Amino acid sequence: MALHEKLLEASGKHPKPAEHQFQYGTAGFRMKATLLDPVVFRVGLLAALRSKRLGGQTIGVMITASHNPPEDNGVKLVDPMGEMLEASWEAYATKLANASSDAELVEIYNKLSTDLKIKSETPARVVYARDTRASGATLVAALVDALEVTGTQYTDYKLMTTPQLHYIVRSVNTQGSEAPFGEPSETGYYKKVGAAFKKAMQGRKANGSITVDCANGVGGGKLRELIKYLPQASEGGLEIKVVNDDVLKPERLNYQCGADFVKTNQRAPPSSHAGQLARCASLDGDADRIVFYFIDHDGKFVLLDGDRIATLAASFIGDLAKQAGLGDELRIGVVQTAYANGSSTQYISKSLKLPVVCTPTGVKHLHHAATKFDIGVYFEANGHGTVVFSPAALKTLATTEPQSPAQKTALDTLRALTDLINQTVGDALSDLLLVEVILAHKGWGPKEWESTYTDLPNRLVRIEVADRNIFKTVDAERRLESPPGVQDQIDALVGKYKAGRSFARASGTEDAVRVYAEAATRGEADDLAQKVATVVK
Ligand code: NG1
Ligand code: ZN
Repeated sequence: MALHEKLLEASGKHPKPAEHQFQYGTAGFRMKATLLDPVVFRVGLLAALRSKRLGGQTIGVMITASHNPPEDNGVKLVDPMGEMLEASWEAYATKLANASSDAELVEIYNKLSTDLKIKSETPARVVYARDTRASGATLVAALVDALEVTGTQYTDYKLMTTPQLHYIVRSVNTQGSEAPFGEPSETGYYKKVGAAFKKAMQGRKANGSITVDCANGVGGGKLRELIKYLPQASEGGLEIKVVNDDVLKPERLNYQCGADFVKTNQRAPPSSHAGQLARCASLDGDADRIVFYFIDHDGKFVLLDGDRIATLAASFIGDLAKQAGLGDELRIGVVQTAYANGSSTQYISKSLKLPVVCTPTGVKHLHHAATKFDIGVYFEANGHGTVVFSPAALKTLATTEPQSPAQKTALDTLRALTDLINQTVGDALSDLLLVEVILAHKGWGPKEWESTYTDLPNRLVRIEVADRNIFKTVDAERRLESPPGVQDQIDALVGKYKAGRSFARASGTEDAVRVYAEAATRGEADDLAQKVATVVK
């Protein structure tokens, strides 16, 4: 049978519901799992094309809906170096997903192959994994149908966190190269991270324990596995208490727990019994986000979100670079979005004296901007982020000869960090250990971490509008250019509040507009948000 006949037949088993329009957004395709079967099949076809286009390099497919409810699922592609799918290909994904018939799908597939000059004899290679959602297994079957029909070589990595799959993709593609990323296996991941953690601690004892809420998602089992590769608590190692790691009751996933719950509700999961000043953290459903928090002396909940992780990491890495004698050589910068608390931005530029860049929402924008620095630290306020080291910075770190014991210690620590940090994408497990390393070096508890600056009170509101597409932004989403006149009204309102800042933008993942406001006091922040919301409605 010719390929187009085989494609027609295979596609016939994964029919697309007529009424649905799909879009590959900031988080790939994400929706009710019941709608996703044809989408995953078609993403499988695109993964094969992408791999062939890149000369047979391995492409990753991750099936997850992250912090969404259990009945949702999603699918996204991972490029060879572990990055998100190249932006121009998102449109191809959308096109394939929306083909209205099997015949149209085959037509689009063939046209893409021709336009992209894909040679049929080039091999295609794909690796894939999924989170713990009940719908994952059947969606994998749809993916495999696409990989089989296109003659793709594939490996099933079964249950993994999203960042673990990113790690695998880069490891597979760099095997045998000058810069191998790691062993392309789950154990390889634990060995790399575990060894780097030990080195980065530089013989320091961990400071007590941390309780990690795993959102009842895939991160729980993986964290338990990772702990086996860390110095044991009985021998002075960090004690990690794993909670909310039930993956057997599907309805518990992300329910009243997890990073999104904590960040959105600004409170600990109801199941938490942490005492005052005890370190706590929450992962999201696929363990690519993490936020920290604690209960203060007065019983008040204190959130240490992505902005806090970014400032902590930037200050630590900046100090190490100076101590290693590389302060002038390595350009360190921080990348945030407009949702970063204004106090964190001030702290980075005024106290840490580091450059700060603001990009539109979506990790791919932050990641891209971070690669412009020698060492780029990027985090979304919601806890998704990482640190990237440029090839030149890695070379400098590898070849610098230390001139004193202090320089050597700093250099060794920096080198360990380059392995501890998952540079492909935000990784909750790796970020957890990064924060623990820094707190141990600084001898800090969560209170000292929090005391570096005071967050401005802020409010995020979600507004349903008739058509969110009319909201067009400029200046990294901080200003509206359309609808006309709305920005002037927002400016007039903001001007009335001390330390006021507010912006409105269409969500990329929900059918809504989000309004963010911050001001000197809680009451003013709430008031400003509510007034701007009225303007937008
Ligand atoms: P949207 O829905 O575009 O605001 C949300 C988050 C982003 C990012 C994406 C992708 C906020 C305000 N927005 O985007 O930070 O994580 O989802 O998952 O948290
Ligand atoms: Zn996630």
